[in-house]
Amino acid sequence: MVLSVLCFVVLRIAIVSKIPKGHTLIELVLVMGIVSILFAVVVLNVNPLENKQNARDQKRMSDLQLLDRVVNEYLVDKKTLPTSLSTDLSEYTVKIPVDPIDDAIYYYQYAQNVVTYELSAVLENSPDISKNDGGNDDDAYELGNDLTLISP
Ligand SMILES: [Ca+2]
Ligand SMILES: [Ca+2]
Repeated sequence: MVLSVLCFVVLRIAIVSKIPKGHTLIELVLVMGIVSILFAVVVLNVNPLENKQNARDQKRMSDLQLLDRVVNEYLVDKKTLPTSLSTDLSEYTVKIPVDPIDDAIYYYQYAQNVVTYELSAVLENSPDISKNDGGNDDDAYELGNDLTLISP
């Protein structure tokens, strides 16, 4: 009887002592999973401001490439360049894009001189692209067939 009680007590202690270990292991796995998820979230959002600036810069470059295509198609069809971006260009694009910020610093510029033109946009976080586009403004992304029409 004593032996069975002793076995019961030992078994009970073993079960009780294993349950916390099991919980600890599960908790450890859960904590590691949560920490991994948090780490991934932190890594993805290391610098959300920089990510947003890069996204806006990508949109600016793609918008200017669209405008470049529109201006060239207009030139081919009409044998002249549009006088401004407010010219009716609905034949060539649904909507003329505007800068994602569109304020006194960040806006799209267009200049033309009969058959030469330049499109320009100030980028927020892509200095290498602005410097190496062949234009005369290291602080702006320039596109066109005469990149001296718009000067810094
Ligand atoms: Ca430039
Ligand atoms: Ca220029």
